[in-house]
Amino acid sequence: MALLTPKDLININKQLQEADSTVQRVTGLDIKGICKALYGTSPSSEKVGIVPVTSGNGIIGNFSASLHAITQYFGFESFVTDMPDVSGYYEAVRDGAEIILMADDYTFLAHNLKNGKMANNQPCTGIIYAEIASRYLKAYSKDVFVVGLGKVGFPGAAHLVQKGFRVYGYDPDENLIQRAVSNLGVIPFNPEKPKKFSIIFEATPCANTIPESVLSENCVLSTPGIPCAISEELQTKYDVQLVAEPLGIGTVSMLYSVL
Ligand code: NAD
Ligand code: 2YG
Ligand code: MG
Repeated sequence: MALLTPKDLININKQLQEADSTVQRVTGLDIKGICKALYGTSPSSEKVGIVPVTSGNGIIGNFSASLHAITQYFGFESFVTDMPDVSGYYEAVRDGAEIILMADDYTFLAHNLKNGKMANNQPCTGIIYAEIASRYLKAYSKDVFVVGLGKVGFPGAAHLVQKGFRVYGYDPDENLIQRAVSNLGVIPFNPEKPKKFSIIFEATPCANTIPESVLSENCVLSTPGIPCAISEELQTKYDVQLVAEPLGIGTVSMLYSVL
C-alpha cells in the first residue's frame, strides 16, 4: 500500500493549475470539462464535508487541507471538520455536508448523502486518467499502452477497452495480466518486441516504469502513479506531454461520479 506523504501535496494549487493547463493542451478540454463529458453531471452548489481519519497510519499532513483546496478549486463549497473520525462525521452531517470525503489507509471515498451514490478513489482515478489519455488530440492510432494493472490501472484499462481502444497491457504480476486478457481482451505487451505508442497510461507505485523503446515523439503519458513513471531526461528527450498530479484529478472524478 503506497500512501501519500505531506511532501507530495506541497503547492497543491500550483500542481492543479499546471495539470489543468496540460489537460487542456492535450485534450482541448479542462479537467472539469473532462468530468462533465465522462459522467454527464455538473455540480449545483453541493456542500462537501471533509473528515480527517486517524486510524491505521493516521492523519497525513496536508491531506484534508489539500482536499479543501481541491474542492474549492473545482467550485465546490467545502469545509474540514474540527474533529476527526466518528465525531468528525457527526459534525460534517450536522453542519450541512451533502457529500462526505474521507480516507483511511485502504479506502478513500466520496458519499453523496442526498442520492446515496458512493465512489472509490482507485477506479475513479484510473478512469479519469485513462479518459484524459484517450482524448489526446494528436494521437496517431487507437493503440494504448497500459502499465500497471492493479486497483487503479485495471479500471483504467477497462475504460479504454470500452471506448474502443486497442489496449496493450503490462504488469510484472502474471496473474494480473491474465485477468486483463481474459476479462477485458487486453493484448499482453511483450517487452522483447518493442513497439511505439502515442498514448500511454501508467498506474504503478514505481519510478522509471516506461521503457524508452515505447516512447514516440510528443506522446502523452497520463499517470496518477507516485513517484513519476518517467525521468525528466526522457520526458525532455521525447517532448512527452505529462499529465501527473497527486490527488486533485482523482478527487474531482469521484465528486462528479456521485452527482
Ligand atoms: P496496486 O498496488 O493495486 O497496483 C500497482 C500495480 O503496479 C501492481 O499490480 C504492480 O505489480 C504493478 N507494477 C509494479 N511495478 C511495475 C512495473 N515496473 N511495470 C508495470 N507494472 C508494475 O496500486 P494502485 O492502487 O493501483 O495504485 C497505483 C499508484 O497510483 C500508486 O502509486 C498510488 O499511490 C497511485 N494513486 C494516485 C492517485 C492520484 O490521484 N494521483 C490516486 C490513487 C492512487
Ligand atoms: O485523514 C487523513 O489524513 C488520512 N487518514 C488519509 C489517508 C489517505 C491514505 N491514502 C493514500 O495515501 C492514497 N493511496 C489514496 C489517496 C489518493 C491520491 N493518491
Ligand atoms: Mg489525482
